[in-house]
Amino acid sequence: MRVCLATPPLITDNPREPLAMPLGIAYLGATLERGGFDVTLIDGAMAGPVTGQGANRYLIGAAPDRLAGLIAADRPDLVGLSCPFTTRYRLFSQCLKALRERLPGVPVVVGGIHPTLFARRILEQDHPDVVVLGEGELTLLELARRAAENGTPDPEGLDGVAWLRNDRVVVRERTNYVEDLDTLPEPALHLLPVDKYLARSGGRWASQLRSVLPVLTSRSCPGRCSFCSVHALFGPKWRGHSAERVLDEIAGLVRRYNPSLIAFEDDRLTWDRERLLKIMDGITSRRIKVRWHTPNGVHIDDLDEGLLRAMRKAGCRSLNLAIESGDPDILNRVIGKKGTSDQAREVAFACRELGIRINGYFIIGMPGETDESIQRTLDLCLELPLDGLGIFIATPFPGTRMFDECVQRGYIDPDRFSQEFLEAGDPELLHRPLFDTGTMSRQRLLWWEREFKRQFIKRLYRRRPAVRVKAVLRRCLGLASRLAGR
Ligand code: B12
Ligand code: SF4
Repeated sequence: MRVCLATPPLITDNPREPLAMPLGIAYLGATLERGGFDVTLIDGAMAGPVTGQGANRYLIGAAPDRLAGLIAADRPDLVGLSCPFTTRYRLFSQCLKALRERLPGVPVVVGGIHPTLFARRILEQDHPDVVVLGEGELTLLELARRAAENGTPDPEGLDGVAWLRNDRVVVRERTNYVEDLDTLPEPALHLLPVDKYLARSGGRWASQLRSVLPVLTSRSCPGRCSFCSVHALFGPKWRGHSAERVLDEIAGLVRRYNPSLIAFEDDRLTWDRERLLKIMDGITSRRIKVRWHTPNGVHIDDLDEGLLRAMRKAGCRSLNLAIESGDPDILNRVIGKKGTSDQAREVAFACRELGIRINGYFIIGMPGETDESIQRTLDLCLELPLDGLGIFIATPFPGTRMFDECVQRGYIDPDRFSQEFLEAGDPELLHRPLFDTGTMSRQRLLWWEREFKRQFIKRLYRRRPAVRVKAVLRRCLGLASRLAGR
């Protein structure tokens, strides 16, 4: 039986948006392949050109109708459509509609964070056969087996599914997660055009020239930050692959594809110190020639000098530190994250000593944020020996504590906010503050964002004049090549 798994394309404001491999469908595909199914993976973002959509917007990949055509051309017996971000919902929905027209009799199962959060609405509006809630490997495998036996992916009796029974929505919340992650096969990267990703993957805190492949060594996180939605996907408990399995996976990727960088995409890579040390020591002792980085922020609270030293030795050249806020009340109470500014200082200076490049991630605009609390964050940011700055304006995504709090306080209308702002995936909106709080206006927040960038650059140039020279040279080279191209 043939199963085609696909993800929708995306809209961005960057025509050269780096593309990362879609690990979700790659894990699902590997599990189905091991179960004996014939699997095709189509990443909508990689399956078409970049098309201008006017006003600084670009569609990256195959438009929904074209994507549905590509899926139909594969002649699947079952389709699995992923919606891995709320911001891709609109394109996902259009693709599902086009699929129904092209493949009227073929069952469609959907999954990913957005269908998990909005199963009821998606069943009523978009009419998939089944919504799989959260971690999907074993559930999809069982649905595919049932479809192979009876022609339909009957979800009755399964955990983590939602469907329409006699026009009424039935939801069975997920209670079971894969306890031993090593029982899952490695993601089926071989079913994706790896070369194309290697050519287009740089840029997320890596040089544009880097070829990057992702590795996910663990799922979920014991933390409960108010802006985070990973628990809806992977449950309350952190689970990690064994160090041996991670080392085999990395060694295999290096041998087969020779990427210049591995990106650990974990939610909380550093939670189990002993396991991480084993991975680091293994990379060194097995002489795996690899450099790696952590595009998601690492938790300051988990790091110490011994661990950082082992990380450096094992190929870590840059870390993104999730510092979030210099205000203890915002950090510990509002966001709900452990840690202190002193710990951020210790870790940042230790990284500097060890020669690890560090980017600081900060978030501003949490409910209750004031000029004073943001000033404390800026002071901390300028004090640390950072090489790069990631300044983010807080966005309440559905399924997070922050979202519920913003609704309760009357800052946002839940339906309007999700449907008009987030589901459209408009890049303009995503980078803007979307609501006023009682203590901070949107305009003031934008001013602060600019102030962070301005002061950070000023400070960086003063501390490291070479960075300024390089920036000027890069600008001149860019201008020269543009002129030469005329
Ligand atoms: C890597 C990553 C990215 C990469 C994307 C890489 C890619 N090609 O997918 C980049 C940097 C581009 C990115 C961007 C953003 N991201 Co991001 N990202 C992640 C991260 C860290 C890992 C994703 C991943 O690979 N997961 C591992 C795989 C195995 O999980 P999965 O895809 O969810 O798939 C599983 C299940 O969902 C399910 N499933 C999925 N699809 C299907 C389909 C079927 C048929 C079935 C049955 C099951 C199923 O089964 C899979 C296996 O268990 C997640 C956090 C996380 N833990 O997932 C955040 C996360 C997905 N991102 C998030 C956010 C907010 C964003 C941004 C909106 C940030 C911003 N403000 O700009 C943008 C949106 C991008 C866009 N415009 O589309 C949120 C999502 C919230 C939401 N409601 O959308 C998450 C959950 C982070 C968080 N802490 O809350 N992101
Ligand atoms: S530490 Fe990271 S993964 Fe864990 S809850 Fe906070 S934001 Fe989410």
